[in-house]
Amino acid sequence: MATKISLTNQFIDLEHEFGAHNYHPLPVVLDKGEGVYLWDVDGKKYFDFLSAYSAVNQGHCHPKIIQALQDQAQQLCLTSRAFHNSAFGPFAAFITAYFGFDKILPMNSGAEAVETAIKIARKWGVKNKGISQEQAQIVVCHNNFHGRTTTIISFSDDQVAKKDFGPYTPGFISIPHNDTKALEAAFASNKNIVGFLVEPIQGEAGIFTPDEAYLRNVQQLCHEYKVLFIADEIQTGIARTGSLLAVCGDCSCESSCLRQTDTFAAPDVLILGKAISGGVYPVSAVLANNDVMGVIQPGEHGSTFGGNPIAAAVATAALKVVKDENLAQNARTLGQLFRNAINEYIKTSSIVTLVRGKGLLNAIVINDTPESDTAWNICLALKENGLLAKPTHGNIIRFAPPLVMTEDELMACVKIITKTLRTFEPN
Ligand code: IF1
Repeated sequence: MATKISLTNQFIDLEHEFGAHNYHPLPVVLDKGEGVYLWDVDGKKYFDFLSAYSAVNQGHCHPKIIQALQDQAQQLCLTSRAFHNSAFGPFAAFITAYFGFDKILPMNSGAEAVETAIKIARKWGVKNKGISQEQAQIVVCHNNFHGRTTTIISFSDDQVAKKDFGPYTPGFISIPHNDTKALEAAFASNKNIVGFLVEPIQGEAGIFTPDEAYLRNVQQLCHEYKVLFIADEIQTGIARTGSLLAVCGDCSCESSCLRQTDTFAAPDVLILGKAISGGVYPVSAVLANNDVMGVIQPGEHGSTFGGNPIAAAVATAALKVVKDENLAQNARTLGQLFRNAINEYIKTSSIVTLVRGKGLLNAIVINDTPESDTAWNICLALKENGLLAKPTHGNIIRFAPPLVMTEDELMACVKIITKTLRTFEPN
């Protein structure tokens, strides 16, 4: 009898031999996706509980987004911005109205959009505060994650992401997240601060949600000290945390009420990526009003692919899905059910210490050291049981399913998760 050679191992071997070793993936090779489901090359079906790090909020291969991709791909793909194209203008009008800003600067990856925001803030400081370009400072938070370019890793505390990649870009001051006193102290002691760059909920750090008033206090302080409030909503935005943006606070409507509510902590610069395309295409964006975006003049910034017709068509369709399918409200409702269910489990658990998060961006903390392989082994067992999630920082497991999940599907997932965790409990 011929031995059945595992397709999984063949693909993993190819990747290992010919791909740079910059990742340590779970040993599963995915081949197909639809909605909240993924299938591996051997045909095994899984619930996706990562959503490509919150890029696939609208679910895998959403038919409306794929239709937009196909239609545009057959018509026009790329012109560069050397010429106008018939997709970018309508998209720019659509997305600025959607989020309540005057202007968009389109890019491709999240890190590029963060770089763009940094450049805008620095030049804004030169033009509006008379700060010399050698002196401009941007305040960031401890344990931030904003991407992997040389400038962005320069203000990271993550030694793995940073070590041996110097020399680093200067001009950043790091303070604790969720600490308005530290922010005010930084602003008061330094006249050269142009911006405060912050994740409204820290993702990579392990899903840390700040105090309720934090973001509004940040907005107030930035206003008082004439510093740009720059919100990186690449991971938290697009309904993930139960509102259209995490800076919306308690408002769970998907409509464009952004600038009219009391709970909204309006950023001066909003950075989006990941799910603005539903994970279908790399699209990122920086949004700001004219007084800020106006500092960028022709030739000063750009990208070959930024604002290309496919990106424009795909992102428009993906953002429409968020509203049409009430994804913010669904994330809010399901997130609460999820945390309730996990908290119920924790009552009798010694392997899980806590669950935290907002909307469908959640994490559980495993009762073991960050150096242990317990969380990794739990993720391997979850995979065997048909659910895909990934550990972060050794002993934390992030749970972020697509937002198109139904309540029944979520409850089926909770069953898989609790059943799996139970096998790791000491008897
Ligand atoms: C990887 C985490 C998520 C981000 C925020 C900018 C970017 C990201 C708040 C850059 C990207 C990703 C990148 C991914 C792992 C990942 C991640 F684990 F690091 F924290 F999402 F959970 N700002 N986050 O979260 O966007 O350039 O990647 O498009 O493999 O590095 P990008």
